[in-house]
Formats: sequence, C-alpha cells, structure tokens
Amino acid sequence: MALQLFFHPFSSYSQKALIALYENATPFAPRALSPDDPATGAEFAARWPIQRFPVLVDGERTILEATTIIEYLDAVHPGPARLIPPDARAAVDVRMMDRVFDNYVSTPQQRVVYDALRPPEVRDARGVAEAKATLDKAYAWLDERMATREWAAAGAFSLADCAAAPSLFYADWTHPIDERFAHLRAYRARLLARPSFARAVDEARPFRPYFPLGAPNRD
Ligand SMILES: N[C@@H](CCC(=O)N[C@@H](CS)C(=O)NCC(=O)O)C(=O)O
Repeated sequence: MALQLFFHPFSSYSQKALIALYENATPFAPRALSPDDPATGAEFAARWPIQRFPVLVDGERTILEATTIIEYLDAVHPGPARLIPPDARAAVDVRMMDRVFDNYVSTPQQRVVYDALRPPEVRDARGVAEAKATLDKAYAWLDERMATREWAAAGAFSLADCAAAPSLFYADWTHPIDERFAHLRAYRARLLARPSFARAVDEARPFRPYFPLGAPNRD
C-alpha cells in the first residue's frame, strides 16, 4: 500500500516532510487538507486529534511529527539521499540542529503568525516581542555557525536542512534576517535553490495571499 501524507502545501512542517520525500523521489499519495474536502479532514482528525500536520500513514502505521516522519522514511523507506547519517556522532549533530530549527526558529515564527490571526483585543504583544527576540538570538548564532558550513550539520544535506529550509523561509518573512547575517542569508538562498525545496515552495505559491502578515514580493 502506498505511503499517504496528510499535509497542506503552505505549511512549513508539511514542507519539511515533503523535502524528504522529494529528495528521494519516494512515491506517496498526497492527501492535501482543504476546506473543500471535508472527508480527508475528518480522516486526518480521526488519526490525530491534535490536528497538526503533516501526518504520514504507512499501512497500519500512523507517524506523527515531521522529524519522526523523516526518521521513519530514512529507516523504513530509504533512498539514495540518506537524511540521517549512518555515523552515530554525525547523526547527533543532525538531530541537534533539527531541534534548533524547530524550537528556536519555527516555534517563535509560528508564535508571531498565530498572534496575527487572533482578534486584536486578545493579541499578546509581549509574547510577540519575546518571540522576535528569540529569533534575533537564533539568527546571530546560526550566522556564526553557517560561516564555515554549506549545510547545517554533518557535511551533507540532511534532516537538519529539511527543518531549516521552511523555518528560515517563513522566519525571514515574519521577522527579516538582518543584512549583517550574510552567512545565514546565503544559507537560506542555498536552501531555496535546492530542487526539493524549490518544488515545495512553488507548489505553495497559490496560497501566499493567505499569509497573515502579508507575503513579501520575493522568493
Ligand atoms: N511539532 C509538529 C508541528 C506541526 C505544526 O505546527 N503544523 C502546523 C502547520 S505548519 C499546523 O498543523 N497548524 C494547524 C493548526 O495549528 O491548527 C511537527 O513537527 O510536525
């Protein structure tokens, strides 16, 4: 039975999983979530009541969380591009950077966007300021790290770059990466040029008008 991915093309964590699938040309049935398809939405909600996407289904198994999906694909449906390095020490570096991008880039970025979706009277200005401060600290740290690297960890494209690509893409839209962080900006550009991510970005273009902060006219 084919792999199925419940996802939305404009969602950063969905794109993270899509990059892994596209890197290895892994066949899967796309189960795109849309208000026009309540049946798919109901099946998704039954599989994962928290209703955060992406979710991968492989026969009887339901795999939650983008990182775990990529771990699963690498272990059970591997292709030529190994996204978790076989060397255990290198794999720790990759997993560490995956956590950095999720926790200190994606999480504060989402906080700012979700705040913008709230009615004005219940917005959390302090939470938004804290999220932007976290992004600034993450940008500075990542800029220094990327000064000597092409990819985030282990000397090759990996799970960490699958996490980095959409998180930096949307973070820069949300709280622009300052020009003084040239290494980080160059890394973001390398990620955008990677065919697997470029494809995910292209597939999401029709949804740009829905970006709550207003999508910039670039990328
Ligand atoms: N920890 C989850 C995060 C997934 C997540 O936040 N997905 C967002 C889209 S990028 C979502 O489902 N948003 C819908 C909602 O919050 O209702 C993962 O790594 O997969």
